[in-house]
Amino acid sequence: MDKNDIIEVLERIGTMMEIKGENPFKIRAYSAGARTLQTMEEDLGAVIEEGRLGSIPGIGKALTEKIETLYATGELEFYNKLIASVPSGLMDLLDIPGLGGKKIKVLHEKLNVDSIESLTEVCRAGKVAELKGFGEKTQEKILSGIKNREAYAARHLWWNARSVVEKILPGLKGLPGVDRVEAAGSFRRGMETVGDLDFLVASSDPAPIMEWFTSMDGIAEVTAHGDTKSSIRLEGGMQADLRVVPSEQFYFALHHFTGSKDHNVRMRQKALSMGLSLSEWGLRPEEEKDSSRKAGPVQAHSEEDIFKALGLQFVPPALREGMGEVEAAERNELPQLLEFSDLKGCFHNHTTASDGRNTLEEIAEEADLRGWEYLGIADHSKASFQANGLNEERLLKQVQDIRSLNESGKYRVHLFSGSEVDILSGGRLDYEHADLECLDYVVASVHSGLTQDEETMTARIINALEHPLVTMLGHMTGRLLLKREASKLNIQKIIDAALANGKIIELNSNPMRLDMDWRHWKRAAEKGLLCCINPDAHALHHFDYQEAGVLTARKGWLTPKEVFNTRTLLEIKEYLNLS
Ligand code: DGT
Ligand code: CA
Ligand code: CA
Ligand code: ZN
Repeated sequence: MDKNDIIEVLERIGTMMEIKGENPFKIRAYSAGARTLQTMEEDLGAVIEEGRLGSIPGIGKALTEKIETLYATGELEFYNKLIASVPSGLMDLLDIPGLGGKKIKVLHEKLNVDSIESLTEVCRAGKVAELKGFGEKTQEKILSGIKNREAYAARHLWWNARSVVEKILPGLKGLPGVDRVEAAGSFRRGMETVGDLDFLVASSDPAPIMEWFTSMDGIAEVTAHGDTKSSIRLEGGMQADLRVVPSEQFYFALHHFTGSKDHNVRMRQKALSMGLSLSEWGLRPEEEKDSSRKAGPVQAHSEEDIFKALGLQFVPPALREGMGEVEAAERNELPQLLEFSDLKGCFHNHTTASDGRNTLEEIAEEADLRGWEYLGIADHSKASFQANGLNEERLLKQVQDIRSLNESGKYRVHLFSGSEVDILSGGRLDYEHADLECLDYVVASVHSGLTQDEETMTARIINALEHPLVTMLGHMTGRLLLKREASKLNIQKIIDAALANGKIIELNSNPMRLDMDWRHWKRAAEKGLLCCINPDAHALHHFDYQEAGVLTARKGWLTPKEVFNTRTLLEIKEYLNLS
C-alpha cells in the first residue's frame, strides 16, 4: 500500500472510532498520524526500511506497527474488524458536508439514524434541529447536502466513465456476429460529466449480445431487457444503455445517439432545407418518411458520409454541442482542433517539496519517457500550509536544485522553475516581488476563501492578474465537479483582464476540475486569449490527465496556436524572457 492509501486508512479509522465514541486521545493519534504522513517529505518506504518510523514525532508505537503492516501487506485486521462493526449506512453519511464522526454518532444514538434515508426522515420531522449542537441551520444544511448528493450521484466524471467504457467495449467487440461497436452519447462528445453510457452495436443477431450485456460482472440491476435495447445499472451507480442495429443503419444511429440534442436538431433542419429527412434509421427524401424505419437510399459507410451527403464538413463529436458547428461546417470553417500529440510539456506540477508524491528526478525521468521537451515545476506557496507549501528559503533551494539538474544533462527534458502562488485575500500574492523574480514563471491560484461574493472574488483575481510577474491563472473557479461548486466570478471580466495584461489562463486537466470550463474558451480564444493545458500533477500517472484536458480544449474549439504548451522550448523561453 502506498503512502496516500495509508493516510486514507488512518483517517477512516479515526472517523469510525469517533462514530463508535472511543477514547478521544486514541482517535487523535490516528488523525495526527495521517497528518504527519501527509507532510513527510522523505520516502515512506525508506523510513520504514531504516526502522525510523517510530522516532518521527506524532507517530507512536501502536501506529508504527499498523503503518508498517499496511505498507507491507496492504491489510490490517484491526481496520477490517472496525469496518465490520460500523453499519455501512453510517459511513455513507460522511458524504454530506458538515457531518463528521462526532455528529454521526449523536444522530445514530439519539435518533436511530443508520442511513441517508432515515436521516432525511428525521430532518423533515424537525428532530435534528432539536438536538444539542445541531439547530435549524445545521438541519437545513444537511437536507440541502442530501439533495446535492442525489443530483451529483446521477452523473459521473468523464474520466470514471472512460474506465467503465474501456472494460465493456472490448467485451462487446469480442462477441461473435458483432460488426461494429461504439460508445456514443455525452461520453463520446467528451462532456466533463456523463449521465449514462450509450453503447451501440452493429449486428444482425441481437439476442446473444443482449444476453451478454445483461449478465456481465458488476451489474447491480437490469432495468430493461428488450430485443434490441437493454439498460443496466452497474454496482458503482453508473447506468448504461445498449442498442443493436443492422449494419446499414449503424452510422445514422451512431450520429443520432452521439447527440447532442441541439446538434441533432440543427442537422435535421439542414436536411429538411435540402428536402431530406434525417433520423437514427437513415437519410431519405422527405416524402418517403413513412418508411423511415427501413434503410434509406443514402448509404453511410462512416459518419463522414452523412455529413458529406448534407454538404457539410465532418464535425468531430467534441464540437457537437449546438454552438454554431453546423453553420461553420457549411462554410467550411471548422477549426483544425488541437491533438494530444501537439503538446510539448506542461507547467503546473507538484513535487514532494509540497504535496506531490514524486521527486524532481522522478518527474524528469517520466517527462523523458513521455517525450516532452520541457516541464514546469510549480509547488504550493507558504500560505497553503495544509499542502506543505514552500517558504522562501525552500523555494530558493528548489530553484537551485532545478538549475543543477538542468545543467547536469542527466535528462533530456528542460525543467522550468515556477511556483503555484496563492492569491491571498484582496489579490496580494503569497511571495514578495524579489522572491518571484528568481522564478522562470508563476502560476497564481486561489486556494482559500472560495466562497467570497462575486465582486470581491473577481476583483481579487484581477488584482493578481495585474501583477507583472504572474504568467498564468490556475484553476480559475476552484470547482470540483460533482463535489464542490465553482466560486462565484465574473468570468468575462477576468478573461478581459487576462487579455489586457497579457496573461495566460490555465485549462486545468484534472478530471475533477477541467477549469476554465470549455464553454468559455471559444469566445475567449477568438479575442486572443492564450490557454495552457496543465495536469496539476501530484503523481506521475496524473500526467495522463492531459488527455482529458485536450478533449476539453477541443470542446472549446481550441487549435494548437491558441495553446501555450504546444510551443517549442525555444519559443517558450522567448515568451518568458529567459536566455
Ligand atoms: P447524458 O447521458 O445526460 O450525459 O447526455 P447524453 O447526450 O448522452 O443523452 P442521452 O443519453 O439521453 O441520449 C444520447 C443521445 O441520444 C443524445 O445526445 C441525443 C439523442 N437523443 C436522445 N433522446 C433524444 C430526444 O428526445 N430527442 C433528440 N433529438 N435526440 C435524442
Ligand atoms: Ca448518455
Ligand atoms: Ca442514454
Ligand atoms: Zn492549486
